[in-house]
Amino acid sequence: MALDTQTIEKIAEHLESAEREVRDVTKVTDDYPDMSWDDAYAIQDTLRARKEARGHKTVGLKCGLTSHAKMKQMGVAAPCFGFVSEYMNCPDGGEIDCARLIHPKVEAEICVVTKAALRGPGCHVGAVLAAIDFVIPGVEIIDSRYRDFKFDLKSVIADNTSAARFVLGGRPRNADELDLRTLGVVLEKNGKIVALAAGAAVLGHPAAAVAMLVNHLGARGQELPAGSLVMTGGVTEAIAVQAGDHINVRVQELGSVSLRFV
Ligand code: OOG
Ligand code: MG
Repeated sequence: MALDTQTIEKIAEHLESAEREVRDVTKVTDDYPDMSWDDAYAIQDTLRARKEARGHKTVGLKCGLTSHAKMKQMGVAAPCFGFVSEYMNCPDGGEIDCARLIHPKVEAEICVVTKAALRGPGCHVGAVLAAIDFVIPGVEIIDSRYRDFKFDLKSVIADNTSAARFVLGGRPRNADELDLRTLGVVLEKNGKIVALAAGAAVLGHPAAAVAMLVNHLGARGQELPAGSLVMTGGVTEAIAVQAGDHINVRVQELGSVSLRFV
């Protein structure tokens, strides 16, 4: 670690304030160019502890930058991991208040809920498939706290991978009824198709993103407990939205999820 505990606490507070006050900030690595990967996740962990202390329960984990479309859009070459909190969860068909967000974008995601604990290192697609309780379609609303959504990987990890809101819905299905690689995903904004992909866009198989998360947790001495929600990452590039926009995501075999920005 290059940063001391006090500095990590200070950066977490800085990023949390930016979120709460709905204002953008410059990326963390501009001020702390020497920060390490461990520092970045330590800032995220501190952010999580601060939210939990405020009563915001952590309800799931997320994988980010797992598709080439997303990596290319953000100019970042590797996936990252974050968490989602209870207050970020919005109902399917509901409204999302843009006044609480800086510059939201939406992503179509294939999500899973597990029924058995998973442990790394050595976790693989097979172990993940055996542990999936059900697959459920979701939309993630990301809202980087960084100016113009410009960041590097360490900065975005510190900022909890831009997590802001999420919606789950559609029709949950067992994983053994589906081929997650060939599931078609259609993202519509205001009735027009704006992005398309198949599940394989996410690391060749969405379960590979879960395995990568489990191995990341394993390297830090943690497991993914049974009953965990995992968002596997946007299958297409993220789409900017503003008040008045309606979003509908259709996932083959899994129904659709919709939301409106107000
Ligand atoms: C980082 C978060 C990426 C995903 O699904 O790829 C992410 C960002 O692009 O702001 O959540
Ligand atoms: Mg995402």
